[in-house]
Amino acid sequence: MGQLMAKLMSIFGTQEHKVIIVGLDNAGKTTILYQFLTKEVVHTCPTIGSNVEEIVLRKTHFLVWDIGGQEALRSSWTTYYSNTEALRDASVLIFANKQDMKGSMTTMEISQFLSLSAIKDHPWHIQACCALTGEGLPAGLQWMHAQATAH
Ligand code: G3D
Repeated sequence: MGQLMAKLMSIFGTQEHKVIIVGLDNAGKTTILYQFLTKEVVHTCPTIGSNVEEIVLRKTHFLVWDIGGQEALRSSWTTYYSNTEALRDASVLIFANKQDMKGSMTTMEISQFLSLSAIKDHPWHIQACCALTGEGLPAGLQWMHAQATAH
C-alpha cells in the first residue's frame, strides 16, 4: 500500500516531506511559519493542528511541525522524528533570525559558535532572516525545496 501510494505520488508529481522546527522559546519559530503561510508564493492547506501546517511549493508538500523549544518538551522531540527523513537523509536549515536587531550575530559568527562545519553527514545551510518582514525566508525555503527534490 505504501509503495502504491509512493508510485501514485510520483506519477502525479507530488512529494511530501516532513519538516520539524526546533528552537529556543522566543526565537521566532511561530512567526517564521506564519510568514510562510501568508506568502502568496506558497499555497497552504487549512490548519491541520495547532502546530502542524502544510506548505506546498511547486508540487512539493512540506508537512511542518513546530514542536516548540521548551525544555520540558525536549524529551518528546524524538516522537516526532519518525518519517521525518531526519535520521537518514535529513537536511538541516538554520534560520539566523532577528537580523534586524542591533547586535544580532551574523551567520558567520553563528556558524563558528555552533561549529556547523563539523556537520559532515547531512547537508546544512544557515540563512540570515527577519521573520517580521519575511526577508531571507524565501531563500531558506528555496534551499529546503532544492534539498527535498534532490533526493
Ligand atoms: P517562538 O515561536 O519561537 O517562541 P515567536 O517565537 O514566533 O512567538 O516570536 C517571539 C517574539 O519575537 C515575538 O515578539 C515576535 O514578534 C518576535 N520576532 C520574531 N521574529 C523576529 C524578527 O525577525 N525580528 C524581531 N525584532 N522580532 C522578531 P512578541 O513581542 O510578540 O513576543
